[in-house]
Amino acid sequence: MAKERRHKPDRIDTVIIGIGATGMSCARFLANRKLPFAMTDTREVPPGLEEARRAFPDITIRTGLLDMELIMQARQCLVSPGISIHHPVLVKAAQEGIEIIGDTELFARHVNTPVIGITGSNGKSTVTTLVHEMAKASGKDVKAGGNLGTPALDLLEDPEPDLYVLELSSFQLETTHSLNPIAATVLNISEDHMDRYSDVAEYADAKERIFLGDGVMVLNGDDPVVARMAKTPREIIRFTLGEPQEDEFGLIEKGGNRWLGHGKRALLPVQQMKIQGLHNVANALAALALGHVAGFDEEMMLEVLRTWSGLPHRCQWVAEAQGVDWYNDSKGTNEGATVAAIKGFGDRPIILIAGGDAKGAKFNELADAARGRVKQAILFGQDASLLKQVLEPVTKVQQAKNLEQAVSAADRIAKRGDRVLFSPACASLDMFENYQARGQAFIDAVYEILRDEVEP
Ligand code: UMA
Ligand code: ADP
Repeated sequence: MAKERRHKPDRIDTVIIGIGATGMSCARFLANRKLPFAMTDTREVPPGLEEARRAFPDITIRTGLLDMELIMQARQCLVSPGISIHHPVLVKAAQEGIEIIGDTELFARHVNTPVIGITGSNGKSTVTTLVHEMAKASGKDVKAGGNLGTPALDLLEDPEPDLYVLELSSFQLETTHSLNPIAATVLNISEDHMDRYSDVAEYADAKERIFLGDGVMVLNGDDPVVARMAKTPREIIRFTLGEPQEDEFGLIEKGGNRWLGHGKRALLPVQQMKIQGLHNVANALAALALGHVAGFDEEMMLEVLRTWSGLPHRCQWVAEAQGVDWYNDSKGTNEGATVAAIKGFGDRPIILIAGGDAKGAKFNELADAARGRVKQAILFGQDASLLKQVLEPVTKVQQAKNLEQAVSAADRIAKRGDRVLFSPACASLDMFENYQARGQAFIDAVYEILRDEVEP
């Protein structure tokens, strides 16, 4: 039970927990409003430390621990998504009546313009960017960010744009209480971040918080966990890879082709979409549903689907040499993403390169997806042995010391007609700064090994 707490107004007011991208956005927001704050981070040298010291020379900064003494002086803690609210110091702070919120909550308290909210285990960045592109093509003044990269508070501007599109992670949603998006979606739920949650149900509960408020719920009708999130009497629009009911978005057969459809109306042949794979069809349908609620121009949305080639590091084609295609899916940071990438690749045999930090995953579904599709798996990184146990019963497996060795091994094994898919099913942080650095390392290794055969 949280205590009633009287805060002395001349004290710190806010302690920012975490001095990364989010922490720095919070600091800028508070400093611009002349509100007193301090900062703390468990890391000795967090990435924003130097800039924080330079930009805010008068504030207290403590690193190497979450400073309890500092926090106990505060009215509220602004917690970065990388730190769990179950950290003992934050639990104690909450018990002492200190308000624990995140940057998205602060954003929600200050925003006066419609927001579209997007979460899910996979496809968030793709759908957020699609909706952003569709909004721009429809003539809207729109800003997109959140988990996508630019922290929400850095998007706030005066005068405000017509619309914000926010990608939100479960970590960001945990500390959010008053967001009220005009339309929001949970794209799908599959196991992820089991090092932060006790089970998938707790993780799904955090994701469901995107439906706070009274906006339109855009639900994946094919995902049983998401389908159960429907709340009455809220307006609900479903998307499905099956045939759509009235006012649903789904797939329609017409003239021997599959079309994206809205109710009975066929909108666009799937083959005209530039981004490939069944998971991207689902992403396109979700984006169309969100854009429909926001009143975007339908023809403009379809034009975006015809022309937008997708984000890097997501099933990104890298090179072709000797009839072998190489793909970088470094953003495949959990099992669901890698399963989608494997299944989305059709019938050509796959050589899978995977591994990294499994984040507590058990990989129950990976073996099923790999069976008959993955002709060999090459595993590296912290949790290579765990993946080996799972994949050994269904395919040939070998381990590599690092990504470069894995690429060399794939090059030796690959035969004309194969696809080499780098989709790690794991986070990158055991060996790389982030998924982008890991993806670039893969691309560099591929070009290095194929340097006489392909033009970069
Ligand atoms: N950390 C500590 N101690 C601290 C604070 C953080 O060890 O006191 C660690 C965290 O465990 C984490 C790292 O530092 O490994 C970064 O954490 P952070 O909260 O400082 O992160 P930011 O730099 O603010 O970036 C965050 C999101 N990162 C996370 O949620 C881990 C970014 O999403 C997001 O783009 C950014 O805010 C702006 O909103 C990245 C991400 O990996 C892409 N997200 C996860 C995902 O997509 O799976 C959720
Ligand atoms: P997120 O932002 O949720 O991580 P991204 O759009 O960045 O999602 O895609 C990450 C990876 O997840 C992609 O490389 C792809 O393999 C996979 N993916 C994308 N969309 C979906 C989807 N709807 N269902 C399952 N996997 C997906």
